[in-house]
Amino acid sequence: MSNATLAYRKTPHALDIHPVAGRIGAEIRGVQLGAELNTETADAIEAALVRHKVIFFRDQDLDDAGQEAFAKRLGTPVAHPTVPVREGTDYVLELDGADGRRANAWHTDVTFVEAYPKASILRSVVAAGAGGDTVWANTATAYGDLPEPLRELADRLWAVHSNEHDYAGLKPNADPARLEEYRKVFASSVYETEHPLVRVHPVSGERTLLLGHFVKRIKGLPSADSQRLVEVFQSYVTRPENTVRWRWRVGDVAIWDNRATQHYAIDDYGDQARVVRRVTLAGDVPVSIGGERSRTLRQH
Ligand SMILES: O=C(O)CCC(=O)C(=O)O
Ligand SMILES: [Fe+2]
Repeated sequence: MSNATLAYRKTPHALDIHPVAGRIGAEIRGVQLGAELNTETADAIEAALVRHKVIFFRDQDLDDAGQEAFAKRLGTPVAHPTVPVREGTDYVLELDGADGRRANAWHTDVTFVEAYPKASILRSVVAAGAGGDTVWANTATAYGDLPEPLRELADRLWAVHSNEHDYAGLKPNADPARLEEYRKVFASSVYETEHPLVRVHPVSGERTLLLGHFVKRIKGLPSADSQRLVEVFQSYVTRPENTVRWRWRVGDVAIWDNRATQHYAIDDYGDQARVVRRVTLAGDVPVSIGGERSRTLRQH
């Protein structure tokens, strides 16, 4: 067993952890996130992250620089491959609902690249008075829920993920011109990557279902079959029993293990203001049950 696996199994005794839902999500109290976080606490946070998949911290006092500095305590921050960072920052991606940046599709972040982020750190800057919650799903328990014939099928499948997508179809209420502008930036470089449907988690060894919004098709299947099959597997991911929902307050920070979750930002807040800022941490190339690595098909 690797040291990383052992660390994850150890109870992170230093932290005050309160599970939020039965299968995913925990609030951690009594920690102020920042550059000066000691190594023991940073390790305990990382262990809690792998175990609970998404962790929440209330009443944090981070600005952009503080969020970036804290991110460096947990890993190596990386900028989004196509969407420009917020001015004056190196890594901060702003999602402002007023710009149509409403991530109301189930996804894992940036799976259209090979070594997609291991974690994302999201901070609430402006919260809606009501609505605008985010939901996360546990893709390890989703895999575990699959009946054996489906599990055996999933174990053998690979899918092509791409950022070349029609976002407008998802957002009937958004201003079409603004959406088109965003889509152009988002897909200014097109990436296509082949991932196994089942990824072995590099720290916990858990098997996870790797799907979400960026899946274009399942390898070797006609597109209609591909779509239906993705829906079947995805239904195990998004079952309410498999999720946790977070009601944001300004100052909250959520960190998710992007190797073992999907998430969905609920677009029910109309024209209320809502702004979140994200920093992602570099991840490694997924490995299948058979030990095969994901591969880039195209990048231009
Ligand atoms: O707006 C949110 O709550 C989440 C947005 C999102 O998908 C992300 O930050 O990766
Ligand atoms: Fe996301």
